[in-house]
Amino acid sequence: MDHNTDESIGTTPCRTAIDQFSPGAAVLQITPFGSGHIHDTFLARILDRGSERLLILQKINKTVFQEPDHLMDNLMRVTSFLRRKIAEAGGDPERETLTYLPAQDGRAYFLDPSGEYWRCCLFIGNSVSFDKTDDPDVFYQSALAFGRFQQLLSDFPVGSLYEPIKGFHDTAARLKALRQAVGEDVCGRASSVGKEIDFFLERTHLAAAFADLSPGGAIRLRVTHNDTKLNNVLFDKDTLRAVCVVDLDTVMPGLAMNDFGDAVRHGANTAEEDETDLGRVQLDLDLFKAFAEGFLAGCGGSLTDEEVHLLPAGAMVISYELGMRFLTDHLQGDVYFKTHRPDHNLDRARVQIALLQDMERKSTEMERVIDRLRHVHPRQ
Ligand code: ADP
Ligand code: GN1
Ligand code: MG
Repeated sequence: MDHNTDESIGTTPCRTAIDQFSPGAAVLQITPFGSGHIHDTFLARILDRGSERLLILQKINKTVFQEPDHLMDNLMRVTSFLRRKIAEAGGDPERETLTYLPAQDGRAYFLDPSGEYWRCCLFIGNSVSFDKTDDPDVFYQSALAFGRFQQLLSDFPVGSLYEPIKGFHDTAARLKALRQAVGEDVCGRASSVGKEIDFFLERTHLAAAFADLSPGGAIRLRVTHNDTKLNNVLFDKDTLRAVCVVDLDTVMPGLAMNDFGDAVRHGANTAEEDETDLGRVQLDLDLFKAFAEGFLAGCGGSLTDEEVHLLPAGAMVISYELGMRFLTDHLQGDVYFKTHRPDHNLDRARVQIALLQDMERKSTEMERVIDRLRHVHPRQ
């Protein structure tokens, strides 16, 4: 599939797109950037009225985001809301949230002649993102940023957001999709992954874990990020403090436990998300604790007792859910996540399985950590 390869795109369409967002500027260089699994991301160095600027240009993955105008509507409203909050708090809105540039027709995206959607935002300078860290302080910083993100959006009108991907964290629907992919078996791969399929079918209680909670009193429907991977936070290169939460495509009504769980299943895993030596996959309890401390502090005491209590379950549910998503994509022929080698999605699914098994062994310890951390305040 076109969207599935890094090399499938030359720079000519990028140059056409850049001209929309920065008319008349000279493009000095365009290079692929970052290691996200969804969009084609580029760093563009341009010369605009005598000064050099850096921009992030993205070709939107329209297989994943089928209504780019709704997606961009969400993003523009969320970022302008955040900009106001950040300014009120004395921060720097151009550094602490994303600033999207309008295209020549005033829209937040450019639809090119071949039907591709592009968007462009300011590059946040002197920043770095990490695909992995074993430093609890760095992980703590990311947690603080994701918790604060949720807190800053706590009075955003939650019902006004589009759902850019329907049922994104509907774990029961993800289970159903896996079952369907097994049944259809379009690539003839199901018989070779019977063990992995069974693993998920034996744990259907996890698909139901949050499904029956009716958001209201103890569990709130919040504006959440929903894709809280470590590399979706930018850090200041000098201080290693988190400066900005990026990748806002999945910001929509959601549960605090999912934001917590997604970050933990990614960042507190001792191995890479696509590790092939499964012996290396474990939940690191020190990293878990660091994230929990940062997240609770970032949320500023706004989580209810019930939500706090369910945070460890969030980690397990999201590992289960993402494992099924990777396995489903493997069965469907790798049509969703970018892959860089054969069986890449299968390797990723196996990592989530190994991680979830370790979480099952460590669930009491996770609960104990959370219990001790209730009512923490930000570190100075
Ligand atoms: P994907 O959805 O494919 O993960 P992202 O929006 O997360 O795409 O972008 C990919 C990577 O590019 C991010 O992980 C981050 O490292 C980097 N990035 C994105 N936006 C910016 C920005 N405005 N400034 C600096 N780096 C950025
Ligand atoms: C994708 O876009 P990126 O790479 O930050 C995915 C997440 C997965 C993650 C797994 C929109 O995140 O849901 O958890 O890959 N994003 C989308 O690495 O599906
Ligand atoms: Mg990303």
